[in-house]
Amino acid sequence: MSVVARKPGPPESAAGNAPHATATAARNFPLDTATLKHYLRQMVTLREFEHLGEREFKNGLIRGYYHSYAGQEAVGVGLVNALDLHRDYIVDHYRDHGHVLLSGVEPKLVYAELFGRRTGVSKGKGGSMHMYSPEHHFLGGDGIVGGGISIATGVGLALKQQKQDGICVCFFGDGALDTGTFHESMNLASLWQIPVVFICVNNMYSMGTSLERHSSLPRLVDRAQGYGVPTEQIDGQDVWATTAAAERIFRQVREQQRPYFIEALTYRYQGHGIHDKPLNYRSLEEETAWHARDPLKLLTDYLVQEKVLSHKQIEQLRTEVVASLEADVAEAKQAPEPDPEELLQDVTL
Ligand SMILES: Cc1ncc(C[n+]2csc(CCOP(=O)(O)OP(=O)(O)O)c2C)c(N)n1
Ligand SMILES: [Mg+2]
Repeated sequence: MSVVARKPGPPESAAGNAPHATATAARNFPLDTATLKHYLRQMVTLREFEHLGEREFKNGLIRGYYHSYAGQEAVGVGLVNALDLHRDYIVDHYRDHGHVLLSGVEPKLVYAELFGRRTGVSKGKGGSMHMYSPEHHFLGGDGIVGGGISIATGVGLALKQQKQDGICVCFFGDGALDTGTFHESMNLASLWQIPVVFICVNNMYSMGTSLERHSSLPRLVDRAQGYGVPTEQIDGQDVWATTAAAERIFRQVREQQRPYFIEALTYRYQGHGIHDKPLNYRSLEEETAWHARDPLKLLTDYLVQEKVLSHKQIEQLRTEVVASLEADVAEAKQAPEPDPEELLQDVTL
């Protein structure tokens, strides 16, 4: 198996919200071609999953909210693949489709959940924001901004008290730094040396409010530094950078049994939710600059340049992935809705 080392170079600057120049670049981090092809398939799956999901929302099959993960794939792929989900746990926020798929839940079960079907990963009662699969150590999306952060801190504390060697990671957005629970959790995690990794997916917006309009400091790592927790800002568009950081940081958290805070710089390509029109509050120039550093484009450009795959082979892969996801959508559509008697099962009142 050949090993290809990539020299990503300094991230290009994007107009508007793009503090990329300060991101950590994973220079020369080696990823073998089999791993890169696997990552490509995962990233294409995540992107196309959302395309079909949005189509079905517009067709009226999905009700409630729909928060697309498109644009943020390198964050999930780098960080979730570096976990050992036999012993580690994930707690998520509501933008959870990508993370639940990466934790190993089959797309048809995630579609079934979106369609409110009994076969869904949360038995059709959670919907888009509340994917949940304890078998995959995926302890839920959460509609409450910041809601998962204290849960993840508690999971990390339990792992430590039970002398297990797992760690807990928690994904949340930049908006969650504005909640009290983030600060309470960081304080206790540091004080009690809890093996929890706080992963702030900084996509530059909290709903329609840009980072500079909701954060007192532009670098969220700076806002997280008052608690004695080590912090790192990483380039969330670059799967080499996210993988390198994840492998090093997770090892350290496991060995040292203490928390860590990661700020992954990325961008959501869609609006906050499906009905949101992002050009009402951000510029086309900014969007274009971030598309130039699309995580999928960075990976495919590299694979083509290094002659690992041709454009044609990549298109073929995309066609295969879409066909497989279409079959998942069709199967999920056929699944029954939960019986009314199931309404109060598996829920806490
Ligand atoms: C406690 C709480 N306050 C407000 C809201 C309304 N709300 C839903 S999403 C959101 C923005 C959060 O943005 P961010 O954390 O950056 O996540 P992103 O959507 O960018 O992934 C807000 C304020 C909520 N769900 N929960
Ligand atoms: Mg955000």
